[in-house]
Order: sequence, then structure tokens, then C-alpha cells
Amino acid sequence: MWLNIKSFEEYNQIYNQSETDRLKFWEHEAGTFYWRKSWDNVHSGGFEKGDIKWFEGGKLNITENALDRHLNTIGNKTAFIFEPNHPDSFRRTITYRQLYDDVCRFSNVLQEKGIQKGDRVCIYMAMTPELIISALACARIGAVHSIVFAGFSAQSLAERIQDCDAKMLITNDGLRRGDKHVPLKDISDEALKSCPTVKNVIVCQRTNRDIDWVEGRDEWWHMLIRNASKVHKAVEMDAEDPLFILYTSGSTGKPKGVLHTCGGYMVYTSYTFRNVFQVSEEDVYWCTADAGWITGHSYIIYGPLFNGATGVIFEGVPNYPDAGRFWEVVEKYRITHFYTAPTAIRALMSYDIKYVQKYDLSSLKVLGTVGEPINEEAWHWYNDHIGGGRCPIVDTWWQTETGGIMISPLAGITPTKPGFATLPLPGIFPVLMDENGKEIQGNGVSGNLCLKYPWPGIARTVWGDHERYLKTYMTSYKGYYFTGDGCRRDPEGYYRITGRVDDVLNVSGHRLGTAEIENAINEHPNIVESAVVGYPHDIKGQGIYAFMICENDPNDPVAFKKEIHNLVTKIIGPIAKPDLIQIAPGLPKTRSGKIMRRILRKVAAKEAEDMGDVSTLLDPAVVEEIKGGKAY
Ligand code: 7RM
Repeated sequence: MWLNIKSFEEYNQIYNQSETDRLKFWEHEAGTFYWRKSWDNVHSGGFEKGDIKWFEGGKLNITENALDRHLNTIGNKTAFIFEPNHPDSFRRTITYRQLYDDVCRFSNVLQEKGIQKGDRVCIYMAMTPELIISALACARIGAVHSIVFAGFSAQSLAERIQDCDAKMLITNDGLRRGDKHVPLKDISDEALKSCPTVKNVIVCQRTNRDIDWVEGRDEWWHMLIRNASKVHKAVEMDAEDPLFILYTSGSTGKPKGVLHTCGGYMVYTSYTFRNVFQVSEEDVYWCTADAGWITGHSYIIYGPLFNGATGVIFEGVPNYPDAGRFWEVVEKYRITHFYTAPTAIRALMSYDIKYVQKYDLSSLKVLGTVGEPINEEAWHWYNDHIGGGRCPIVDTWWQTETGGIMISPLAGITPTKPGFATLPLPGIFPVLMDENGKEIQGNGVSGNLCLKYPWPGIARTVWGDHERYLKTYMTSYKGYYFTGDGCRRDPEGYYRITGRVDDVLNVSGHRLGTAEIENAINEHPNIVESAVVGYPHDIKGQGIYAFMICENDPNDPVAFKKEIHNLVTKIIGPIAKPDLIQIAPGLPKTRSGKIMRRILRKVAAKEAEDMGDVSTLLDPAVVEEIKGGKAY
């Protein structure tokens, strides 16, 4: 039987059981899936060596659990409702049977193109059913998918393709997001100039605009799929074989290719989806994320499909054609479960309430948030105006690296508290660490958030760089996984995530490394050096503030800011554009040459009166100059 927690009492009881016998707990959960052959070993390895394994020797194909298994019972049930960017465009529903047929066809296409188990396939697409079909077809043939958010630039796309030596790229001619057009095929062509490993490009039609065509390399999706057979035997995988790579930003260097494997990820996303959201048979679940982020992977594609849920694939944005877009969709499909990011809530809060009141939101039962801390004001607005005061809010804390939700209320079960992710799921053991690397006991305390034991959904490595995996997550606190987040445990034992304690920014729920943005800015010929920090931003949560030393001070800072924007957009993508820039005569550096970001953060947050100790600075005078500077 699936573990399906139904009361707070039961939660406490199962949590305790999971603590008493962790392996039995996870083995029980894994036993609910279809395995071609059961595992030899439930779990081995640990944080010390970073050699974590779950269900090793178990043979499966994850798509047999997402699709095949449902055919006899819910084959005619809607798996996805596709809602296009513009409300008047063509929309459609896809049943489990149809999704299965499409995935099988496309699996045959991929294999005919020579893609084999273990090969990497890059997916750079609009949020359409074909994106999901592409990912599932990869999983079905054992290829490793690497989905790149279709807002990243040609250079970012190229770096991701090169890093994992992808053999194929699947893209669209273009996409529309709100009133913007993104020429995906042109961007792909540009990227592929420096990606010799890519032999085939499959292009799925979406905008019908003119595009360039490389004979022998490029082929249309619709032509390939037309004659493909819908009979396909899924390739057998080991539980520990790779499933996908997803690039995510860290505090240093280039984004890392976080690798997830088949068995553990399957068990973990399925278990968390079912227990956190409490979705029942007739419900309609909508996660507004893009499949280019982990939230889309785990809670649009995999988690809901394992559980036979009906989900929405939404191509659009919250404020197009107007700020009522989300609520219009909720009314139209009688959405019961709605999962979004605090930044979207804050953005929509700033519009007239009439955009909400116009629509009937009475179908809603559960609301969720993810990606960043939610401020109390936004929590209450969401609770009162969207949930009508009757829908539990699940504030779900987790990371690309955790694979699935870690700390969160279970909908309708865990008593909630605004701004708190509340309690860990059974099987998850968070601890707070002090400066000396010791666990902080008791409640009413704060520290750095770590996890004490491995869980099935944890990332297994950083693609091609296991050292970096060890260094990033497993060396700060020996024997623990370090999350990079600060956290408070209140007197009741509830967890409140306070934000990153490293040089990772969270801008509108998107993870960005300060070093990444600095490297892009430094490409400008007039930049000598730059330092990027985050600052509190009403809608984005964090804004990007760039301090820069110029060779020649620009006489038109506004025009200069535009140049920096264009450059960052070209190198990373529009999401990484600095909100504010400040030209500075120097940066506050320690004698050892390290930039004291603490000072820059204070200036950016307009809290510069209280600078703290600046005695270790090489040139304390620079602080005064920066404080007196102007931001554009
Ligand atoms: C799912 C996702 C991870 C970082 C994480 C946190 C922050 C995510 C919450 C949150 C407060 C939350 N993956 N974060 N969820 N902070 N409350 N409910 O976002 O890899 O892109 O980002 O996001 O800082 O470390 S991610």
C-alpha cells in the first residue's frame, strides 16, 4: 500500500517510525512501484564519501511507473490539460493513453536517430506537451535528459550542451511568453556553432516563423512522429542509472549539472507529491513553474504522473493578457490544487483586487508555494483572497539537489504558520549547525540548515565533477549535507527558512550565482572589476545590485546600464540583469584581497549607517565613497 498520511497524529507516528528504522521506511515506500526486478540493497554509501545509493540492483523504467501502469485503470483519464500562452489559442487535453502513445512514438524516433541508453539529450523548448513527451521519451529509452529553461541565452545553452556532451537538441522554432517572442531555433543555431557533439536537431513547430535550416542535421518533429510506431518496449534501467541532469547556480563558477538517478528520484517525488498535496482522484492540480526548473521536473512531470493525477501545462505568464490570467485558468478548469512562487503572488498583489474578484475560485482546496521565503503579507493575501480563508497553504522548502520537497506542511494535516515551512517529511532529518560545526539542540534557535541522513531523492553527483559535489555539499560539515540555507527553529519546533547564507541569489524564485553575473559583467571592455550582491526587493524577493569599477567613468550611466543589460542578457539571459548598478571608485577589500560583500550588501539594502567592523579593510575610505555613490 502507498503511504498516505491522513492525520497529524499519523504524521507524528510515521515520522517516529521513519526515525527508528529509516531503511525499512523507504523500502516500504519503494515497494509500491512496479520493478522488473527488486533491488539487492536498499541503501549504501553516505555523506562522508558522497557515494550514496538507493535500491541498487533494482531494475525498472520510470515511465512504466508514470504511464504503462495506469493504462488499464485510468487510461482515459486526463493526464494533462494544455493551456497556451494566449487564452484564445488552441488548447487541448491529453489522456494517459494518448500520452503513453506519444511517448512511445517519440521513443522510437529517438532510437531511430541513434540515441542510446546513457546518451545525453538537451531539451530547449516552450512549455508545451511536447517538452514533457521529449523528457519522458528520453527516460523511456534510458537517455539522460538535460532540460534548459527557454529563457537562457545561446551562450548559456551552449555551455550546458558542452558540459554534458549532448548528442541531440530538441527545440521549437520559437515561443511566445506573454507579449514577447523568443526565437528558440535561431538561439539554438547560434549555440550549436560551438557544440560539435550535437548531430541531430529536432524542431517542433510552435510559432511558424521563418527559420534557418541545416540539411542533414535539422528535422521537423511532426514529420518524424508521423510514421513512428506507438509500440515501444521501455529500456531496462538500474535504480542507480542516471535519469536527468539539471543545471543550477552555485556560489562559485559556472552552473553545476546536478544529476538525479532513476529509482530514488521516482520513489521520492511520488511520495512527496502524494503526501504534501493530498490530491485525490477527481482533483485538478496546477503547478505554474516551467519545466526548465526542478519544480517542473518533480511536480509537473514526474510526481503527478506516478500518482495518476490530472495536471496543467501552462505556457503563459501571470500578467498576460492581464493580471487575472491565473485566476481565469483556475475558474476555467476548476483547479483544486494551485502551486506557485511567492514572487508571482507579490507581483499579482500589486494589481487591483478586481482581477481576482472577477473569477470564481471556489474550486480551490489547497495552495502551495515554493522557491523562496514567503513574507507574511503575501501569505495572508494568498490565504484570504485566493484561498478564501479555507485552503491550507503548503510552503514547501526544497532544492534542485534534494529532488523533492523536504520541509513542508502536509495539506490539511499539519497546522500552518505564515512564513514557516513547518516540519520535515517523514524520512527527513534536518539539523541546525553552529559556527563550530556542531548540531544546535533544542528549539527557539537559528543556524545553518543541514540534513543528517541521505534520502532517496538526493542528487548523486555533479556531472563530470564529483569533487565539486563533495566540496559544495559535503565538506562544510563533515558527515552532513549542507543546504546553503540559514534557518530558524521556533519554540514549537517549526522551521522557517531565512534564505541563502552563501553567494547564491534568489531572484523571483530563480537561483543565480553572484560570480556568474560578475563574470558576465566583466566581459564589458570598460569594466575593471565588479561585485554583485542581492538586496531586498518588494516583488522579486531579492534584486540584483552590481557595483562596478570602470576604466573610464561613463558620462551617461543610464545608457551604460543598458549596455550592461544587453551583455548579461546575451551571456546568461534576461533573468540575470542587474536591477541597480553603481559605479564605484573601488571595492571594499580585505588585506588578503577578498571583497567584503557584507559591506556592499548593507549599502545596497540602504542600511549603511551600521557598517560593523571595517578595520580589516585595506582601504576603509572606500566605504565612505561607496556610501555616498548613486545607483542607477
Ligand atoms: C525548489 C527550488 C533552492 C533554494 C533553497 C532556498 C530557496 C526554496 C523555499 C526556499 C524558503 C521555501 N529549488 N527556497 N523553497 N526558501 N522557503 N519554501 O526552488 O534549487 O532552484 O532553489 O531556494 O534558498 O536553497 S532551487
